[in-house]
Amino acid sequence: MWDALWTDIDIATCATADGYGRIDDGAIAVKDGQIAWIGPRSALPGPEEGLAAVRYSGERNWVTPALIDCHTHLVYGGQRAGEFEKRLAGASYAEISRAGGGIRATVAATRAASEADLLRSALRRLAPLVAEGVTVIEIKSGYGLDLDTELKMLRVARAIEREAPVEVITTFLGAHAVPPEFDGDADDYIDFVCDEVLPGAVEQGLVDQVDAFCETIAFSPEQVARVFEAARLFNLPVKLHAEQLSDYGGAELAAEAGALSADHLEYLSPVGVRAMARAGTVAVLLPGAFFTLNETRRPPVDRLREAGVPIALATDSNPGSSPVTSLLTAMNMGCVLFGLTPQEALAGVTRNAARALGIGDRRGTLEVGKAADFVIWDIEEPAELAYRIGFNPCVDVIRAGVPTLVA
Ligand code: DI6
Ligand code: FE
Repeated sequence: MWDALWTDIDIATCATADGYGRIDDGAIAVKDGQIAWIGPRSALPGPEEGLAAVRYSGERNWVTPALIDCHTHLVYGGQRAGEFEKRLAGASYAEISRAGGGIRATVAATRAASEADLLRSALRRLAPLVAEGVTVIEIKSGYGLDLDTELKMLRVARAIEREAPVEVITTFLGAHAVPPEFDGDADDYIDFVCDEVLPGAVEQGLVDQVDAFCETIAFSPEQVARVFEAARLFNLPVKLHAEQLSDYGGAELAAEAGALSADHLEYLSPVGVRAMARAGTVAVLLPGAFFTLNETRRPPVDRLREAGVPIALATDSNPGSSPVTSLLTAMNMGCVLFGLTPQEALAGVTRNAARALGIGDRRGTLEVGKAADFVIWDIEEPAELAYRIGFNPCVDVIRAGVPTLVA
């Protein structure tokens, strides 16, 4: 006997590499928080009355896997609307960063903020994502850049998992920018990150994976390699902000380190694409940052496709380059700005987002044995998810087999 059974649904399982993995007039059975059975309703093994303790009708709506936002900087203090105004008046993101604004401005605000305030503001930004069916979110540190504040950010990220209906994957991003107290000493700062901050955060159980910002305004490939080596000593998976503003060889470095993902990738070279394909490194595209910074150079989507590199999409939610808190909007931007198909956009926030977080074995597709996290959408076809802007057709989110919005 199953715990629950859903019928009267069309399903996009996202379980196939191409296509939605469509099941028309399907059924999903749940047992102990996992999918116990999925298929066409007509193939259910017996009369429906006797199959499950509770039966739900999806009322002819669509079901997809719950969404996964695999790249965010959701926890931070303050906001940067003033920089938005400066960019509108002609300043570039890199210029603002070199003049001491940018990430450093948020570092000052995050150091000054209380843990309770950081939690409160992050939960407010999380709410619209949860309402869109996000049940897993990755959250990075990187606005502390000292031991206390990096730990504070990561504790807040962990607290979010207790306060909201999401699984949180934490990412240590100590190598995000050089803090003012290490001005001109990026190498010393990297020593500090590797010898003190990362070990301190790991000791407190706050780190699931490690990231860095590989860019001319941030850290060189050599410096990133040292961070990756420190991560390896703790057996932590790595990922990288790479090729966002220039071709710096970051994606190759990440692929050679066996990174789960390389993220941004507007300036990714053909060599980088091949390295990622060989390593199975996921390309995480972040169209919210491309849009916000009014960039013109698009990531090489055709090459990634041809090489078979899995493509994920995320909000990159952060106060500077991507003040975005809608994954559905990121899907729309992925299609309109980067040329993804709506089917690729959906795979990018489910199946491939799970891979980018190393949790593809238990999440991201609707298959027997995986988490019973799925969304019920009031849509006529799955492409609608990427098509609208500013409209949320989610009618219910099922988490571990339990409806969370409509009981
Ligand atoms: N790339 C990004 O898009 C964010 N961090 C990064 O390395 C932006 C961070 C910020 O501007 O606050
Ligand atoms: Fe980012």
